[in-house]
Amino acid sequence: MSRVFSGIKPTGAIHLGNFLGAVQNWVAMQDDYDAVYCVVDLHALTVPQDPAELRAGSLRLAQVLLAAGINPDRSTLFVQSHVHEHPELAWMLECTASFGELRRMTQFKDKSDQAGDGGSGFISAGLFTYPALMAADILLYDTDAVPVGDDQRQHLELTRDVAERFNSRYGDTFVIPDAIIPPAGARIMDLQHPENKMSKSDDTDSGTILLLDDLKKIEKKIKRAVTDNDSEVRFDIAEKPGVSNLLSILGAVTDQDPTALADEFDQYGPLKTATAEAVIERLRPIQERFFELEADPAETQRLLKHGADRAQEKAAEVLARAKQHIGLLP
Ligand code: ATP
Ligand code: LTN
Repeated sequence: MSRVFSGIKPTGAIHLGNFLGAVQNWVAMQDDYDAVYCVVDLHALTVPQDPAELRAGSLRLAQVLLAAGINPDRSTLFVQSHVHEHPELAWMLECTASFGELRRMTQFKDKSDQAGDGGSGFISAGLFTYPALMAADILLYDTDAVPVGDDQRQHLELTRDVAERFNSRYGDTFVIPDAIIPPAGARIMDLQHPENKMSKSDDTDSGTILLLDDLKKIEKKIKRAVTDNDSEVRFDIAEKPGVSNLLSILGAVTDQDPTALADEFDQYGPLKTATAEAVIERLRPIQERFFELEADPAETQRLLKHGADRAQEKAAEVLARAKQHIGLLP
């Protein structure tokens, strides 16, 4: 069985975009792959975090993933900082990646620009070396494929380049992973500003559906989503971003093609009602399961410990191979 690996940061509240763009696919992939999923808490440290919030956020995100259908008997679910092989391999990869390569990463450029103008002005060294840790996450599991959003394409390319360089310098060590990028249109947009992606870090609360939002609130947010002044229901992202976003959401939730769905509606009202109902029915059982898990944090911690033990077995083997090949004394 091929192996997939993916990671998600425990910062901010998880929203419908994360769920439909990533988590839902992770759940589906469990059937066809040996899947390894990671709450990447070390990656969250590239910007200062409130310690209590970070700890609570990591547990909560793990519970959301479990509630969404990640099956800990079938897949490996763990927290990055529980497996010390990640930062250990990251150092070797920092020494394999070049300064120039890391400097070219657009995520680093964007985030360091944001910190510069109007932000705190503080840019951590970790923000710069972030992709080496991400490469370590992936390479430690002999990963074949990495499902990620389009924004992570460049980090995946770097992972492949660094793995190939390591292999050619020190001998065959790492499996070279492929990215699995969802098709365009798999991007869920903000309900109030459909030209922007739905985002944790966004200021418009009314444009973002949080997975744990009260169901009534979700209905209100969808009913108030911006559309446009004519009334034709058509899937056309450029001309009709708001309407197309509702069709994308309904399509992703019900596993139907948004263009075909458009034919079923001739007014915006019924489209909004159908979308709200479908989202609520999809999220209701996930929320119920989440609240059960939330009531028993010790059980989640036990599952995460089990996941970390399983992950570490594999990670230790690959790390030992890398240490041997690079010349560290056993
Ligand atoms: P944000 O920009 O909201 O902070 P993020 O991309 O930083 O979100 P991550 O934890 O880094 O959040 O990403 C988790 C996964 O969710 C990634 O695979 C990302 O591509 C996906 N994702 C995030 N936002 C959306 C969206 N609006 N539509 C589809 N997928 C999304
Ligand atoms: N950088 C990713 C999160 C991430 C990841 C990974 C994704 C960290 N390590 C390994 C896939 C594989 C992000 O910002 N979405």
